[in-house]
Amino acid sequence: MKLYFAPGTCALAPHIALEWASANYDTQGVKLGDPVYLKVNPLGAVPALEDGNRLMTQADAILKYIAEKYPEAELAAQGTIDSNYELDKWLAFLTGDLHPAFYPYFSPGRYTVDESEEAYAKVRQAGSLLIAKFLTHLDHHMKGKNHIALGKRTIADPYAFAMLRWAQPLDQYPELKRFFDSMMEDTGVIAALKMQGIK
Ligand SMILES: N[C@@H](CCC(=O)N[C@@H](CS)C(=O)NCC(=O)O)C(=O)O
Repeated sequence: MKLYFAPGTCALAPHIALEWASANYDTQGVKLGDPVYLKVNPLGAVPALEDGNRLMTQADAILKYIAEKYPEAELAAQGTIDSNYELDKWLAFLTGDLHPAFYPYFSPGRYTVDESEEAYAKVRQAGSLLIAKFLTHLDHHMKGKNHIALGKRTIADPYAFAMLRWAQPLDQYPELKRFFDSMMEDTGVIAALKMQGIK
């Protein structure tokens, strides 16, 4: 398998999951915006995962693929309707709410045709409000919990971790800071961060 990533992006999530699954994989660093990468993902986004002839995109789907391919790592739900729903709900929150909330902050130019710094600052401000809304929600959810879903390690943990890295220092979110700090001590997380050349 080969994971296409750019350092510190949401591709960190499948990278950690591959480590947790003790998978045999290579990595390929990608420069975002490189036209050559459009052959891998026409949308230009990371992550992408190649497994033989299969070329996969979309972090959520890739995480689920890794969890299914390596059941012994126990990163998926437990197969009941309740546990499937619980994990899917948090994956949907991460991929559909929290992750996109960062887009205006990181790429304000995509959200306004006004190219002035003033306009960009306003877009960033709006993005920050959205980020705060979703981090507050997740912080409340994490009270008394060590994992995002199902009271155990799942593919939702590294996905949340990758985004919480963007929201440092998390001082306003004590439960998220606790979760983030515990993930920082995980050997799979440490290995993936090292391979991506980030802290
Ligand atoms: N829906 C996609 C979004 C992936 C995404 O936005 N990745 C970002 C990095 S965190 C990216 O590659 N951005 C570059 C771009 O959109 O051009 C997924 O879940 O995989």
